[in-house]
Amino acid sequence: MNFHNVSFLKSVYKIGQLPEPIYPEIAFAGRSNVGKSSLINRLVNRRSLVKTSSKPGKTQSLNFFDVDSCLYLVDLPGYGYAKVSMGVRSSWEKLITRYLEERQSLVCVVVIIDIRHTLKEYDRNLVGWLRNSGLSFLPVYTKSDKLSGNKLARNAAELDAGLTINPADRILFSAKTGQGCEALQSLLASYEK
Ligand SMILES: Nc1nc2c(ncn2[C@@H]2O[C@H](COP(=O)(O)OP(=O)(O)OP(=O)(O)O)[C@@H](O)[C@H]2O)c(=O)[nH]1
Ligand SMILES: [Mg+2]
Repeated sequence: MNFHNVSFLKSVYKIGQLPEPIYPEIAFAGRSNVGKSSLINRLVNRRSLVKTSSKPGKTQSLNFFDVDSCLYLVDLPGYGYAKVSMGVRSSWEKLITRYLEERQSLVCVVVIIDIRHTLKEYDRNLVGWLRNSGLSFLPVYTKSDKLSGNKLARNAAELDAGLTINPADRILFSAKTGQGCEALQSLLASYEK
């Protein structure tokens, strides 16, 4: 698997629309606007396979991508986006929750956090829930290009402490420079059947 042959499969708005679970799936979760879709584009080396936006709330469905007919990548809508109506928000949240709880082929959740931000309740809840569920998860601190030197190291250490993880168990990433991309690719490739 080399992430060269990637195609969009489908957008899912309701649990009944999920594709047949024929490959292991990796889901990408995180707060709105954190850079989930940009990370996937960088990971598969395609500038605009996934639509991104400077405005939060761009991704509004579960979007499935086929990687080398070996794995599915699943781009999730961001959580904590205040500007959509409560009704829309709660229907996304229900969809994401059911997907995370019930999907048998889900093998890993990449939890994406903006390196400039402190941990938010949503991040803690998600990681807490993932730990309890026994599902494997991988924290990725993204937008690393936006900080430098001491500030970068300090923020990363604070996030590590907040999540109680070792630096070896997360990845520093930048969709802009490609930092961390190869490390992420090789970790995800290990989930191939
Ligand atoms: N400098 C820099 N900008 C980034 C990086 N990743 C994402 N961005 C920018 O952050 C904004 C949001 O990126 P998206 O990838 O659309 O974020 P998202 O998490 O998919 O957002 P939603 O779908 O709304 O939840 C865009 O303006 C991106 O260009 C990064 O690593 N470095
Ligand atoms: Mg998105």
